[in-house]
Amino acid sequence: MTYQNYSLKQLQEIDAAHHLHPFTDHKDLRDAGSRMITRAEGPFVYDSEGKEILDGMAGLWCVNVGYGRNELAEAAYAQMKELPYYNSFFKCTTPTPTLLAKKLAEIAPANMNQVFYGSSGSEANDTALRLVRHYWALEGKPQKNRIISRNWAYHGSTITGTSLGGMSAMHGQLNGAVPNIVHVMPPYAYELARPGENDHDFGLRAAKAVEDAILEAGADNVAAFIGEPVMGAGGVKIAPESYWPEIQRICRKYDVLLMLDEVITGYGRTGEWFAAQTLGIEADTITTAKALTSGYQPLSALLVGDRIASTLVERGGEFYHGYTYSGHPVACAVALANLDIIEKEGLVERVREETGPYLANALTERLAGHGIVGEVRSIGLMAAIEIVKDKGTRERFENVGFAAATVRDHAMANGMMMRAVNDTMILSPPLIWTKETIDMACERIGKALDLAERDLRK
Ligand code: PXG
Repeated sequence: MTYQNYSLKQLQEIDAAHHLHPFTDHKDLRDAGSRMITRAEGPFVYDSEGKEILDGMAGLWCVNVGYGRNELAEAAYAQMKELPYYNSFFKCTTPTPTLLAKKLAEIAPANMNQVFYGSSGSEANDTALRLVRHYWALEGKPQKNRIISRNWAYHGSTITGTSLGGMSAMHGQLNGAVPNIVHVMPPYAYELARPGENDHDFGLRAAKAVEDAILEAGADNVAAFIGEPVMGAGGVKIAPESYWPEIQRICRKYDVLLMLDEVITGYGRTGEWFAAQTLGIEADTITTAKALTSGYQPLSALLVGDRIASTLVERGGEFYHGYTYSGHPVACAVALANLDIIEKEGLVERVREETGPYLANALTERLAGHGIVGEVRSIGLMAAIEIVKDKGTRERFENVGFAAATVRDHAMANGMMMRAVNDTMILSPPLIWTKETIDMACERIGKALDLAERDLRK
């Protein structure tokens, strides 16, 4: 690569002149210039100035096996030389998506034995929505097409993803959502529980919002409920234990399909291959992407439950849907090699038995008591830290998002990459983190909190 011939300033100028970034205020970016990340190794990324940064976000919730894995580069290289591309349309396919589908059926919950591929989580959710509506049409109930989702959900950034998602700013720019999708309250106890309401009761109330939406529409008009087992981009919102079993009960009672979006939680993050297994729930579709290849190649896999799959096969008729890159052989080869690493290194078990509990404990012992921390919570290697002005009353600092952005900026200056969602700091590191890496992260975050508190209380 020849980027070394350019100075950082030159690269920033070219970037500003030609590259529109995702989720970015382009005026702001032009004024500030972008940070160039140029290489990465293990749990660290390095910018063009050589600064080492501990990557608390695994890229963007995806690099579960960490950086610099030769096996993945070699799998891609070998596949590109043998067969760089062929499609899976017209009764053709190639060996790697076939073998990956078998592997996914092995690690997925028992009722999930079919896979539909795409290249991103957004595409997979588009497939999921179309498939679920197609299913009910095949069952002779085309009017059973309403989807219930939640405020704060993130399901991608295409028109379908945005419509399924519950991000109000994104909806504000949509100018026409996909019809027949409604949103109810999320199971976010920290902000939405009533004074004196315990977690258990709050979880049941949040689930009841789904039941109310079903009753309002009439169960015959409701196709499915969609939810992230743990809301990720919305701020690592972990539902109380009472929530998911109640959602499952409600879905079964009204014959409403359960669609889980595991684009973030899939492939080990919560200490099982899928969060459905961690939470003990049975879904009809599970959307996965990101860590399927640890981000080394774009690939998504919608896992499809036996109920939907058997109707598709038994009723027949073409499902008019698919992408050029559905089942891309190179991406699938990388996914197989990635799952192999996760298995051989026991990363899922490590999260469940060692690093997940260690992270939970470290957050509680070392950061929860901090003067601007209202709550810490985590599941597996996925965590949130609520930033508040007043721990007792949960009052936030002025200007939503400013406080957490202050923490984030100090963290970054201290070599710690983490994200801020409004006034919640979030962490979703590679699964290769050890206890020592967690210690390092807590120390850097602690320092960032100290510096931010000093700034914010000025
Ligand atoms: N579902 C979930 C649960 C996601 O987290 C998508 C679908 C869409 O995947 P694609 O591959 O189309 O981006 C996601 C993606 C953030 C952030 O800032 C999170 C995502 C994407 C971009 C930014 O936390 N999640």
